[in-house]
Amino acid sequence: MAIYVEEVSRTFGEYLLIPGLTTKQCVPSNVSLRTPLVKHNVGAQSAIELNIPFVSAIMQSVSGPELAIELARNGGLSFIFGSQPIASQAEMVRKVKKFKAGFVTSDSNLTPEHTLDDVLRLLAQTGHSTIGITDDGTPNGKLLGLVTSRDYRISRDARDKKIKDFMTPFEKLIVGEVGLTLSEANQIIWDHKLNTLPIIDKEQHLAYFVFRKDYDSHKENPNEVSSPDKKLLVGAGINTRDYMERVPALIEAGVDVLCIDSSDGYSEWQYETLKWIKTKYGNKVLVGAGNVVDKEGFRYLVEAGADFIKVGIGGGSICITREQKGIGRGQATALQDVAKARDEYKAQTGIYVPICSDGGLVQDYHMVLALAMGADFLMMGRYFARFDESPTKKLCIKNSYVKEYWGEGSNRAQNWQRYDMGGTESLKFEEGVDSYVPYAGKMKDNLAVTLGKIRATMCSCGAVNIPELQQNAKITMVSSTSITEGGAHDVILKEKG
Ligand code: RVP
Repeated sequence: MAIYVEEVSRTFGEYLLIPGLTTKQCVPSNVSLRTPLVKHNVGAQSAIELNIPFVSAIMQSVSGPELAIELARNGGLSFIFGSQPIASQAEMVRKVKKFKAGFVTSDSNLTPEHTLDDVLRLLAQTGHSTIGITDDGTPNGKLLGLVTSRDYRISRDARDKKIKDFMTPFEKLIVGEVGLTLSEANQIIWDHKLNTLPIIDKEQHLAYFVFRKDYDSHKENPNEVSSPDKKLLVGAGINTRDYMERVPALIEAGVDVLCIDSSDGYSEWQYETLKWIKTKYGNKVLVGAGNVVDKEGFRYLVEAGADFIKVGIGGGSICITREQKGIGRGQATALQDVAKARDEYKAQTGIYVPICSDGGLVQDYHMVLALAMGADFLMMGRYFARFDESPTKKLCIKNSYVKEYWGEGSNRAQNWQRYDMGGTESLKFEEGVDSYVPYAGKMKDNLAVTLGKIRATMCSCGAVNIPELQQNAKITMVSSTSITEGGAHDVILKEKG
């Protein structure tokens, strides 16, 4: 006879936190959101810790290099999506690892043989008025000069005038050499009253620009997470098919942590993948696994060597797995069950395996509930897809700005490996949708609000860090009537001006 799990599958919206005593020390500025990412002995430090408990979903419409850079600069981590060729995923990882605050790879480049007309066309395309003039017109070619709006007069100069006849030539430029720190570069900018400082290598190849206007924005990231070599942290998604080629390429690109990406991770495919990675690299390569929704799934993947476990099936905003396959579990119930398994494993072995709650976090308070229920960090797709930094198009639809957001199980993503049950190389049916999400602006501004709310809720619960929240949170289930009571009710809302 089938096993019936007596407990109802529940999700975050069915719970609330009951406030605990808020002491005078328990103020938002004292709250630490630092959290471990990978397994470690109890009492020891995790090899990777995040300063905010957020990671971005392993999705084409979410985790590209731009979002990864911004999230790491704000204390979290992205997993660059794996549903792309190995070389392009490795290139994205490299891009994040190469990032140096304030050192920008030039995106506007021409050769001396180009014309003023080409300059104007490029300006219209990029909106950037500083153009690097290199021997081959590439961002890292030999630097021969610079063109800015001060080098030409649109009203007087002929459009076919060659760049070599009006650029500021290399001999007249003040440049810095690779290896300069940002503050040294800024000092040169300041001393010579420059707007742009090109940074070159020993062969005079252009490496970066440092811009005067960026100066202030680079002092604002106290939460930044980086590896010991001061490079930003970045993760990457892998699958259970091409891992023997993908993993070495990602390691070569400098990836800090991997995650096997699957909608249902309780499989021998994941077991084999983990065993292969751990046998070949030991603990030098860190790899999470999932997704699972119960104790058995947790235990199975941990015993195969997983460094963290991702929890959640079917709760994602774009996910229709539950409708299509009838598998899944309410996210809150799944998380509670896996958190119990994690605690049992810790008691038995002295090893702490962090767990990640993945998908279905809609309200900011759901994030606190997930942490209180035992999640060490949270994976989100919809939340990050709304920001400027996500890789998708911003569109105006019915007078509102939106961004595109599609599931990895949708036809658009063609990520059959994520849904692979050992069949042929194609999607048999869709498990995700193609959608829009309301555009929300810059990640940094949104994080400030969300994290502010999380800290405030934690203070209400009398907790100044995540372990305290997990130990002391008092959680109650709510009836559907009290959920209605939780929003504005029985009033006529004024239109927002
Ligand atoms: P959400 O944050 O609710 O948008 O959920 C994101 C999560 O949804 C991902 O991290 C992943 O686990 C899951 N996902 C991604 N694509 C699909 C799908 O097409 N079904 N689901």
